[in-house]
Amino acid sequence: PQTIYLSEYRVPAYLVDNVDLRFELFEDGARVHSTLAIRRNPESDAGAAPLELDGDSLVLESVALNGEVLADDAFEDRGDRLIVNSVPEQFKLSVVTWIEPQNNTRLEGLYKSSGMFCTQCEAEGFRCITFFPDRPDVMARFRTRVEADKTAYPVLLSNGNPVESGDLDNDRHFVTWEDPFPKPCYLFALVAGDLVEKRDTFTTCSGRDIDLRMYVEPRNADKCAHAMDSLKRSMRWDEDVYGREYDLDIFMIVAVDDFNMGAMENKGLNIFNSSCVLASKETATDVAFQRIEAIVAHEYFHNWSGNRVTCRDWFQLSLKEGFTVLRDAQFSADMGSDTVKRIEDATLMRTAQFAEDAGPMSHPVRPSSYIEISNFYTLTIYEKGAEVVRMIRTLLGEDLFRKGSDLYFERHDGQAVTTDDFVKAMEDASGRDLSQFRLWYEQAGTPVLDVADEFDAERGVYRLTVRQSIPDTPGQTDKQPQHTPFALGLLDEHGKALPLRLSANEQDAPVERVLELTDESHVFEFHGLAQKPTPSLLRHFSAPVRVHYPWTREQLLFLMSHDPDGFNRWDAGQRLAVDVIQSLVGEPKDTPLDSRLVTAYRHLVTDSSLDQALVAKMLQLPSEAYLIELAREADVPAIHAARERVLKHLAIALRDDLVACYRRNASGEDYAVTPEQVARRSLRNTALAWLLVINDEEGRELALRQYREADNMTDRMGALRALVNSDYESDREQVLDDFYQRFQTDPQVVEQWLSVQASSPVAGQLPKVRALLEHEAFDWRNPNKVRSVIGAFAGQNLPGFHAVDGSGYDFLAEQVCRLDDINPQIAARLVTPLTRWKKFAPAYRSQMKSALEQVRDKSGLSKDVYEVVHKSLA
Ligand code: HT7
Ligand code: ZN
Repeated sequence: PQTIYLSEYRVPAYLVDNVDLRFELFEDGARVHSTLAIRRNPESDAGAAPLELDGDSLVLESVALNGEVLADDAFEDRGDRLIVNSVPEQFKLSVVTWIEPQNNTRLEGLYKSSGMFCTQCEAEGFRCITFFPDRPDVMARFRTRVEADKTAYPVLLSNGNPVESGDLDNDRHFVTWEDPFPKPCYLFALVAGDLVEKRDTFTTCSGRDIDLRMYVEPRNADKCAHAMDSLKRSMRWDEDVYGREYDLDIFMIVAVDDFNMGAMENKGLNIFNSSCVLASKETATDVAFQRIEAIVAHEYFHNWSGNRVTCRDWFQLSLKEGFTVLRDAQFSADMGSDTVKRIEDATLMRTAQFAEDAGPMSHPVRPSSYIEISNFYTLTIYEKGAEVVRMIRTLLGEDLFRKGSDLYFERHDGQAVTTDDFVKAMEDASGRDLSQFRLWYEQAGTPVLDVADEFDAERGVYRLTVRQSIPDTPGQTDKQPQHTPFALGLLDEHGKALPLRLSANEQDAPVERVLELTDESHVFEFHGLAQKPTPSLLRHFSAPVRVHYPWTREQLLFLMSHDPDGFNRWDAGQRLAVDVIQSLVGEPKDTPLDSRLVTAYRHLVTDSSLDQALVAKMLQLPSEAYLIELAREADVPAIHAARERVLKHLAIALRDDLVACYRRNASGEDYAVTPEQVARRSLRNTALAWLLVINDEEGRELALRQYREADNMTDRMGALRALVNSDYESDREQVLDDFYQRFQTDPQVVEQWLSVQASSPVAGQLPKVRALLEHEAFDWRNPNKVRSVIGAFAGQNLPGFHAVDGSGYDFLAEQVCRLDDINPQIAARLVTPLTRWKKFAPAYRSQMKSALEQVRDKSGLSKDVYEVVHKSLA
């Protein structure tokens, strides 16, 4: 397969001003009539070059230029390309293609899901619909006529506004849509189905009424309210915080069951994976409710950061994704708790993005090459990209950042631009020089900050030395230090925040500062201190870096209970737990455990005056995935055993406190997804899980009762998960059966049922997981089901996946090969756990590598899987 390089970017030779589409939808296929108004690009030096259009899996029926059907020798159909040799400066090209949506299992382009037609065009799906210059810097106005059987497909949707509709012969009908905003073809969408419509309205800041519509299958009609409310909150928030008003008169959301990712921001017609939009208290957990709110917001925010201002090429993907993730994170923080949201984001970064950045697919936020762009919808592009924009905000301050975003939107409205244009707008609006900061976009790898300190008692000066280094990554060595905001505070022995005087005579010094690191090494001196303080470093996770500092357990215990910064209180607790668990890895079972950990956790479980949302987070022990990420050569069974020991030790020591915590947090009120209720349910479910880890009989009874009496999925799933992970085998089987009987007709709940089993080291033994693949509920063509079983097993059931005999690895290799023929995008994502083989202890490493080799040797490997596997074995 061919590698695409950023350095080879050229402006398009031809531009498309207007696209006129007509879709004839049938059961055995679809005919697509396309007429493109094309002209030479005055900015291109290609002159009268042949016209080249992208295509994929298309049957070409005819080509006409300015209405004249072209003879066979006037064009060349190369399958992935249609070449028209001689074209005038300006012309209309009409192409008719035949496609088979009903056989499209890749879910790119036009396909069928649960009987409805729908599209997914990002990144390069439009070329599976018709021949087109499928690149984001070609922006055109689309007019789309959809024709289909009236009974089977009463709802016909596309981007923009409906301008015409009517009946046709043979019980068919049509609707024509016009989108007034020029857009790249990756934002094109079409939906045809038998769907119910839920309507609402939103009045914008300038007084315009926007028609809000959700389209779902009839059985899901009662699961739309949360997404609709989330949408309205998002629209208001984007006006208030970024000054962005919605531009069309209609905004539509459609739910589809078969979808490769979470959702898609098509102009005016967002398409969602059902699991990311449908919710009722009986079927969705608190986490799902929060995720839906965030995704609805994310897709809506793309209307400005992505659609009105789009990417010049796919190397710039983080321009829209990084910025939009930051925007949705700010929104979620404003809707709930800033600290909790920051903890969640930092956890994801440290656990999964740092691992990606240290693995074989490591790439910069703005990559410089790729084979398959779908492989670059990564945590680095999304999450690290968001951290990079967040750092700009931290460096500029909120007001200048807003000036910068206003300038960016105003300057580039209607354009396809680069990450550099974004940074330039921030520079121009603020007057700050971000030239060194740009390295964050260019260099891959997670920077390490090595921090050392000393106290000069005579001068009352505390000296902090910070050294920055960035590890080598594939294709990149000898990296330059990056401009990094480093937030910190200092505490005295009572936990009081000390003024941070950078010179002896500084007045009114702040108690928190953002230091700016630009050199390989910095020394900062803090004056006027009576005693050596305790440092609170990298507050709020002010940069996506690893901090190494020789914390003592005393310091961590102190910070855990005294740091005025909630994020760092949580961070100290995590570091302490990591330290205790790591000290037990590979040690005999009777190695004593630091009793101070129990004291600290007892305080969390018993003191109800603490912020309960923060406590709920602090009670989550560092995950196995995070412990693996921190290890040099991970021995998963040993890590699992050490973590279980700590968990059991805490549960035994705190047994009565856990029961009291459980009872104290019983909910008496109607279910609502408020921060208080979410924290309460989380605490209750943690207490339950811990009690069942130690086979506590009262815990078992509480779990069974909670399972039976729950009026919401958070409680029911909390009890189910605790029982599934317990040694109470017959209870486990009974509740799993009951759960399936209750919810078997609801695909989103069945996904949870599959995943709770496959991700459990207890219930997810390999034969059981194989049996799930044979279950009537499983469907190879549905990505959610595949993720719920295979993804959950390999990504969450780490003892199962890393079984010493290598059976987990072989299992994954086998399923990836099978999936590669059905859906290469999903196959390429699923193979990820194997690509981390170098991270593991030798016995595991070699077996993982040979499983990867099995995948490499499959015949007819897709370029998606090819790229991931070959880069991992290089
Ligand atoms: N921008 C959307 C990306 C997306 C996607 C990419 C590749 C293949 C399938 C896909 N579905 C959606 C989603 C987003 O970031 O908002
Ligand atoms: Zn996005």
